[in-house]
Amino acid sequence: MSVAPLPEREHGLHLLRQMLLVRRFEEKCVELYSAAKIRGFMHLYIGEEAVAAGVMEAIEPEDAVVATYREHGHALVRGISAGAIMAEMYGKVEGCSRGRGGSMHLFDAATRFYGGNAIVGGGLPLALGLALADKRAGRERVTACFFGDGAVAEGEFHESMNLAALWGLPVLFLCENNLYAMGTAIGRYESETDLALKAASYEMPAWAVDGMDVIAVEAAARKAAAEARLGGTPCFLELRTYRFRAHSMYDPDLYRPKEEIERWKQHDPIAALSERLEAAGLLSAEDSAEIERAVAEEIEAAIAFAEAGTLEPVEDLKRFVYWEGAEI
Ligand SMILES: Cc1ncc(C[n+]2csc(CCOP(=O)(O)OP(=O)(O)O)c2C)c(N)n1
Ligand SMILES: [Mg+2]
Repeated sequence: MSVAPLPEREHGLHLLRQMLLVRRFEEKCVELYSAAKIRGFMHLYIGEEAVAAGVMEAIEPEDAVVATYREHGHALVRGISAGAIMAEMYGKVEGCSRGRGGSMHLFDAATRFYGGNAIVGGGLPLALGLALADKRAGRERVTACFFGDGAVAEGEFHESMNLAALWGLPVLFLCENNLYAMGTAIGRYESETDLALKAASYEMPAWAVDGMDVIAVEAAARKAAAEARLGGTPCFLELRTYRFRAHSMYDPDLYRPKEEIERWKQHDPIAALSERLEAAGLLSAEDSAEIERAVAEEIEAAIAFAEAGTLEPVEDLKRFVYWEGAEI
C-alpha cells in the first residue's frame, strides 16, 4: 500500500486515464500486429505505465524528454496524439516521424519529445546535450531521460552520469528497473544491483521509488525536477517496475518464472490506483466506465486515422537521406 497521500479526485482520475490510455493502446497494438497492420520490432510497456504517467506530471511543456524503444506510453502521456503515434506504427506519412521510424522511433519536436532511441544507453548523451544547451542559453528547463536497467551496464551511462554531475546539468535520469535486459536477469549482468546506490557514487541525489505506484512516482519526480531546475544538479531515480509482457513481439519469454510474473501482476499500477480511489470514495463504477469509453473512442479514432493515412511514395524514399553527393 502506498504511503504517498492520494491526490484530489480530478487529478487521480487524470492519472488513471493516462495509464489506461497506454494500456488499451498497446493491447490494440498487439491485435494490429497479429493482423500485420503493424510490422517490425515492437516493445510493450504494459505493467510499467505508472512510471511515464507519474513522471510526465512533474515536468513542464518546455522541458525535454528522451526515451527508449519502449516508448509508446511516454509519447502518449507527453501529449503526442494517439493518431500520430498509431499512424507512425503503421508506417504512414501522417505518423509523428513521417512513418520512417515506426514503434521504436517516435519523435515530436513540438512536445520536445526527442525519441524513441533503439540503442541501449544511446539516449543518455543526447539528454546531456539537450540539458547543456538549455543551461548555456540560461533556460530553466530540465531534460527527463528514461532508460532501462540494462543501460546501467553500458559505458555511455557512466560517462553521462559523470559529466552531468561535474557540469551541474539539469537531467532527470529515470531508470526503469524492470529487472531484465531482454532475457538476462539483472543479477547476471550487474555487480551492484542496487542501482540508486550505484548512481549516488556520482555525487548526485539518487533514490529508489516504487514504480508500480503512480502517486509515489509523481511525488518523487516532482522533488527531483525541483532539485534539477533550481539546484542545477542532475538527479537519478530508480523506478522499480516490471513488464508484464515479453521483451518484444519475438520473445517467447522462457527465462522468467511464471509465478514471478503473476506476483508482479498483483501490483498492477492501474488496478492499484483504481482500488485506492474507490476505497476513498473518489471513483465510482460510472466513472470507470466513462474513462474506459473515452479511451476506447480515442484509440478507435487513432486507428481510423492510421488506416486512412498514406504510405510514402517510392520516389520519395531518398528524401531526408544524406550521403556524399546527395541532392539536398
Ligand atoms: C548498444 C546496444 N546493445 C544491445 C542492444 C540489443 N538490446 C535491445 S533491448 C536490450 C535490453 C535492454 O534492457 P533494458 O535497458 O533493461 O530495457 P528494457 O528492455 O528492459 O526496457 C538489448 C540488449 C541494443 N539495442 N543496443
Ligand atoms: Mg530492463
